[in-house]
Amino acid sequence: RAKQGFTVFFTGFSGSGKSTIANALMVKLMEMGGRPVTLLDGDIVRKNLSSELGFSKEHRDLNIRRIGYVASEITKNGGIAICAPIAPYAATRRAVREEIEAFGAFVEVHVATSIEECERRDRKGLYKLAREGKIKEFTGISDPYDVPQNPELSLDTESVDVDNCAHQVLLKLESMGLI
Ligand code: GGZ
Repeated sequence: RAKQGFTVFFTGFSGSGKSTIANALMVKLMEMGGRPVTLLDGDIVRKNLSSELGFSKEHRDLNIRRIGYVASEITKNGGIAICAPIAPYAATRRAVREEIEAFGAFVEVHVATSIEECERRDRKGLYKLAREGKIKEFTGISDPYDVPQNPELSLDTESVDVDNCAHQVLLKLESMGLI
């Protein structure tokens, strides 16, 4: 019997490494063959699916609900969806989990890079702009982030490299009987 579909849902700060790990995971899952893999990355979604949205709580929630809906359709059809938004609100993550668990598995992965480390790296210069008040409502600086309480997996990117993080996700998927 064909294995059920599932969604891997990364959550964490801007610059935490979500996209990089999600991409590495996608490559590994594609190499395994079998089911189609769809990556719903934060910036890609914001460009193509949520281009009219900003970063208020309402807009972030709407963005996450849209991602959740697309992921639920992919999961329903037996595919693999990988999502990588910040998704700062626990209640919204829970709603998406419930929507997806009606069709398959939901694997929440907290990319637990600390805000201090994300700001220290500041790969895109956004934290500097947030500190200067040039970007308002910036997650972790001037906007909230609910730390996941019961994620399926929590990744420590400060001591583990990208490839190893993606491998840890694969091991989790294996232990859950998903791959
Ligand atoms: C957080 C912001 C903001 C604010 C622009 N707060 O590093 P990035 O640039 O590429 O990732 C961040 C991205 C966050 O979009 P998401 O769709 O993942 O967020 S949410 O899940 O909350 O809907 C960052 C950029 O957009 N960005 N302004 N104010 N991140």
